Amino acid sequence: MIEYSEAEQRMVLKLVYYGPAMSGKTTNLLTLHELLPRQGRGDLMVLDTADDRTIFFDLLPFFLVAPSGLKIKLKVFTVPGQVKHDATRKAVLQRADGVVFVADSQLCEQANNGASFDNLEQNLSLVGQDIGSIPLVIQFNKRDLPDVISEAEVKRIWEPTGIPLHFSAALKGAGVVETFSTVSAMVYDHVDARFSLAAFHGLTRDDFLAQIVRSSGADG
Ligand SMILES: Nc1nc2c(ncn2[C@@H]2O[C@H](COP(=O)(O)OP(=O)(O)OP(=O)(O)O)[C@@H](O)[C@H]2O)c(=O)[nH]1
Ligand SMILES: [Mg+2]
Repeated sequence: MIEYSEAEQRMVLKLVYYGPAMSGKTTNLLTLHELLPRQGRGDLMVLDTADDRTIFFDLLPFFLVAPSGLKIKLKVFTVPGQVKHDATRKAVLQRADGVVFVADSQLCEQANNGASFDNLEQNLSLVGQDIGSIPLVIQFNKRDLPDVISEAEVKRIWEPTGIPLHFSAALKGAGVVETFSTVSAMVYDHVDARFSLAAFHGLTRDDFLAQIVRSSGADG
């Protein structure tokens, strides 16, 4: 739910990394923070417990300016994946403009992925959003580990949904910037359809992506 103030020429967008516990959501943000140049982004705020598990959320903000003068802040959040933190997940998901679902590729985690995806669908509907219309990307993470679900099997299951898929090893930096770029492009298209970013503000999708990803040479 895009926050927009015409008087202040300001827009705030919200992206949420969702998924089961330990799938690598926080690691995606740490990797983005490490790989993307400092210009254009803010500081990373990570709220962990002692054992590295998110208890509330992590936040990495990005800042853009359109040729019209419109200032855009893109706030990238992670939710806590542990089942018991459902109320927090729902709160973080409020007013999201885009979602990355980070699945754990390990075979033993597939039931948790399914339960977490159902939880995403349910929580989106509880905050008044529809999983079929919000910009959404699925990332199968931890491809570097043994005993992972095959790419062919992931594609067989998920390609019919039409949701873009990425494969990653976030801890090693692979696939993280690509996932972020895909969802950011989808969020851009969503915002452009409503606020004419290109026509009124002179901000094309390529400019938008260039400002946040800054042609860092991508990862992987
Ligand atoms: N081998 C491997 N380990 C990973 C990868 N991504 C994350 N990890 C590890 O998995 C563990 C959990 O990662 P986090 O990023 O904290 O997971 P999370 O999804 O934020 O977990 P919660 O905050 O509890 O929901 C950490 O030990 C990470 O180093 C990966 O691509 N490969
Ligand atoms: Mg986390």
